[in-house]
Amino acid sequence: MKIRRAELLVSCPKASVFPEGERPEVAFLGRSNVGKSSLLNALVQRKQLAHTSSTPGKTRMIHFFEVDTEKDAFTLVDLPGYGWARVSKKERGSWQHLVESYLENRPQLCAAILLQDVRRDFSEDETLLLDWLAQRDVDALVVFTKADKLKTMQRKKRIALLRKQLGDRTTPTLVTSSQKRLGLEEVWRAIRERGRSED
Ligand SMILES: Nc1nc2c(ncn2[C@@H]2O[C@H](COP(=O)(O)OP(=O)(O)OP(=O)(O)O)[C@@H](O)[C@H]2O)c(=O)[nH]1
Ligand SMILES: [Mg+2]
Repeated sequence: MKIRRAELLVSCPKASVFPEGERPEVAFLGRSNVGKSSLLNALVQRKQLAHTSSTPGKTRMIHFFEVDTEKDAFTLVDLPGYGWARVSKKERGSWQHLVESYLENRPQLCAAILLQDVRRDFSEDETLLLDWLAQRDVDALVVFTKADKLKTMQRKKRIALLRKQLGDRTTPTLVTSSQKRLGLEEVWRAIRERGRSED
């Protein structure tokens, strides 16, 4: 995918300042440290457009990135990660409030990409989130991250197990490594399929 332009539009700590605009949006969701910001950077071929960190929970705001490809224009949205250790109930509540107020009131939203570390089992955090999205008719996709951390056979086994854990959910899954740049074209294809304006 050729990227013509990728820019941070705005970072929002609360719903009242979400940007207006009509570009189709795709949101990146998932546990803290799963690799949301890294995947976003890999997709737009910029090293640190979205800030990545080995300290979980760095992304506490919603970051909106405008991305123009050769054929389309999207807004990619980096949502704060959940599940970091040592946070208060109040902080957890404020994450939930911010993320839900985005996901519930965003007509531009065409898809939510839920990231899952290929080495970890799904927890209730992910399955409840997938069900919550399905109830609200948000088109969801699961992207497994950090595939480079496993050898081929092990990776295949993990993917089969994770798909089993999804039960009868029909959510499509893709496998990626931002570090080794694996699976990125497939993610772009999924974004384009969902974000294309009717033409
Ligand atoms: N080996 C490997 N490491 C990765 C990959 N993607 C991300 N990482 C590493 O995982 C750590 C977390 O990545 P981030 O992209 O900051 O994760 P995040 O989901 O944005 O985290 P929060 O902003 O805290 O929610 C960093 O140290 C990354 O370098 C990958 O594909 N392979
Ligand atoms: Mg991040």
